[in-house]
Amino acid sequence: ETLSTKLSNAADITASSHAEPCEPCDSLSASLARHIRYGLCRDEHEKHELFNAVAHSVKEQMLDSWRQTRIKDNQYQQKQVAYLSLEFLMGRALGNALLSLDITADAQQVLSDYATNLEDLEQVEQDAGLGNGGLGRLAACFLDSCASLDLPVTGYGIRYQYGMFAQKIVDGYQVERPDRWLRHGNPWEVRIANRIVSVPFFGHTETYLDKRGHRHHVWAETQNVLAVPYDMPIPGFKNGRINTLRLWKAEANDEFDLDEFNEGDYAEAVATKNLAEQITMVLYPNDASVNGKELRLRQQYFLSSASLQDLLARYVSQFGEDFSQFNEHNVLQLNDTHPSIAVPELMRLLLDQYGLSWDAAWAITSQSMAYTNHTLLPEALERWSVPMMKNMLPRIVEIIFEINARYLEQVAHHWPGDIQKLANMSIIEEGPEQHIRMAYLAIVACFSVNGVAGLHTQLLKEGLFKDFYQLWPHKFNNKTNGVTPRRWLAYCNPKLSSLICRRLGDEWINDLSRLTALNAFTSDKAFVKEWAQIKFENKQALTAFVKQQCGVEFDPLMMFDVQVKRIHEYKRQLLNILHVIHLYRRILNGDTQDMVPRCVLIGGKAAPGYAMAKQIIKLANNVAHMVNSDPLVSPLLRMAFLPNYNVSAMEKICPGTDLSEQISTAGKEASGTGNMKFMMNGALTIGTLDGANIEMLEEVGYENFFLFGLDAKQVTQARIDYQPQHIIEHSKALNRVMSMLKSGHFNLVEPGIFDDIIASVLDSNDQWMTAADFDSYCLAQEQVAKTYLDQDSWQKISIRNTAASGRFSSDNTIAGYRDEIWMKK
Ligand code: T68
Repeated sequence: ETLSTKLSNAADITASSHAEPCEPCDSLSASLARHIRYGLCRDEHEKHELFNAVAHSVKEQMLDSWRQTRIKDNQYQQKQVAYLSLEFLMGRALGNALLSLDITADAQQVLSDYATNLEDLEQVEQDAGLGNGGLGRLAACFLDSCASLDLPVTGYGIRYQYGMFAQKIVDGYQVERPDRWLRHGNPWEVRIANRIVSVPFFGHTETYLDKRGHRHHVWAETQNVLAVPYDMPIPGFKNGRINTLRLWKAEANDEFDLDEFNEGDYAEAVATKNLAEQITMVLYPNDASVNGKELRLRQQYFLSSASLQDLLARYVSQFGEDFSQFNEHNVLQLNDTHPSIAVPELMRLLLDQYGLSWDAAWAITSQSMAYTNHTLLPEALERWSVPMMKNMLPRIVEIIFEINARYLEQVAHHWPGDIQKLANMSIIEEGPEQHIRMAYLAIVACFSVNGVAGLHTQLLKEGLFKDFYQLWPHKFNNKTNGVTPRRWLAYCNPKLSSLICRRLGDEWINDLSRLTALNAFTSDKAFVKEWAQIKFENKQALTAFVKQQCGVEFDPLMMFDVQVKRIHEYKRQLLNILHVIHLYRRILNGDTQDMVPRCVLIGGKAAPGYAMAKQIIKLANNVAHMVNSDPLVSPLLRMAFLPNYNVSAMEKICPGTDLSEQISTAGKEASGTGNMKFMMNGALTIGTLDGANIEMLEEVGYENFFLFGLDAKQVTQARIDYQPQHIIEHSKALNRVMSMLKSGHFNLVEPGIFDDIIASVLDSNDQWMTAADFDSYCLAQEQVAKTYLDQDSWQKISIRNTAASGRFSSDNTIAGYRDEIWMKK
């Protein structure tokens, strides 16, 4: 290999020349030999060093296609999509890359020469945990689907030095530890030094009139931070496309505080470098509430500005400064309001850097951006303090006020004389301190606003964004979430995947609707038997994992009942725990008729500042302890709390789950996506009429789903006169469960620690209506047990669930974004 081939293989995004033929790259085996010989620089190596060598070799297999993809996309034959997100919860990359490139067998073969096996090596890779939960994982599934559907989509995000914290459990309590995922380097990333941009902060604004009387705006005396792109390859499934995830790292500008350097204040000057680099230091770990910290806004602006500058530079290098074709060639999707400051930033760049008029700039901005909403919870809606923002981003605030003034004229026109409407719909919220309502800013500026499941979109239109829906009904649309079948079936469940391939061929991997053909096999005895056997083996593997992670002994002959997701009151892990207590009490009372032996697994992280969620974790651990330590109970009931739930854990959990818990208070879970992973892997669902559960139920039918609880309308109704005390008095089961909790049975040596939890169930203001759904939940659980006793019918229902999961492929979801938002004429 010559030096020049190497250089041309290096990721140079600016390459717009035609692809010249080059020699094929080394084989995987030769490449790995080279990396081990020349990359490690020593004779002994540790596991992670071998992993890095393998990952570098696999990346090398992608470089030519990556470059071809880039060259093709730079010709703008298709509209380019930028997916802006503060979170990309990628997990591990090795197994997924091998699957997409179709070289898994090859890699297994090559590794046998190094006395290791692929499966063990895969476990060495650190998860890229650059996200909190569903929102970040959705972005990751979308990238996989976009590449697999051959769409030119670039993900733009932040290269957090510390991702989602690692969770430990100490004495039953959550303890957070920093996630040092970059400790051994990241072999997948490529630093792109020639695409660095500079992002301004602070300073002040000035205006002046030019000779022709035109007003110009200058944002002066800013402190600039460098944004350095690190690219990660996103391989499409066996199609030769390699898309890019571009993650920005903040670095101090060399001119940063040059004066201090010159004045000899060397140490001071170096210290200010840290201030700049803080921006991309850590992911904020709140999944369902806002964090009003200034640093969070800095992250948002940093991502938005860097990504837009990158996009504009790329456009200008192809078309010059004629922006008349910009919308034909570009569209941006905003993953929630987190990057919605991109709206005024695009205005600023077009107005101040490229000299466009307001109308021209607004036409471009408002036709190029689309917004996805992920929650109805009011505590998660972003509002930024105007004084704080004025200090940090003075020019941006000016532009937002101008956008608001012009937009309110439209509102006034639509509702003449209605002052209250103006106040309600203003982007600026008045009060002792003014705030900017980021969701309103996004709706005003974007041509598309979508929810993430049918019910969620309907509730946006009827509730949260009702006024906007009246003003602009055409903007609103639904895109029900999905998950990638490559990672969440083909990769994570190789045994089931191989069975399906033997019967249906392998086209289902990128056309998941083909799984409906599995329905034909529910009466094929040999097939059903094999289906059951695979679930059993996956449960054995999960048993080993639970033993290793929690020290708790599960038994694969028992039913595996699983709830894994972020810990939040609305997701009602508490309801699940109360049911465990209910079963536990029944067993103690000898009331075990029709009871099915169960292992209950709960896992998930609590936001570090969310006290109630942390108490729920403690309760789960204490109940598990009591349940597991009674030898009379453990034949029928066992429970574990799994520490540090993450993407890699889910890859082991969903194939081995019998029953998936999706039990949020109706109207609160925007969609859910874990529910879909479980369904694909043949779990049955117990769930409420919430989020995408409703659509899952539609696909699989009532007979194959355990439905319970109030629906969203009933929840709203029941809230008006909610009396949990009354409900508890009338429910024998709940009464006993609450008494047991109150008696201190689960906290004998820690008095009082569950008082808040007990009070929350009894509170007539309980937002999550735990008591209201308890009896209905227990009844549905009895139905679950009854069904499980008849293994033949359980397995058939399991097959029907996988068969009906095709709609929830993110390929489907992305086809919707493509046809109805991105490429819509
Ligand atoms: C989730 N939201 C929804 N938010 O809760 C879930 N929030 O129903 C849905 O399926 C999923 O999005 C995908 O649409 C989140 O995960 C966050 O993680 C988050 C992060 C920061 C700030 C606010």
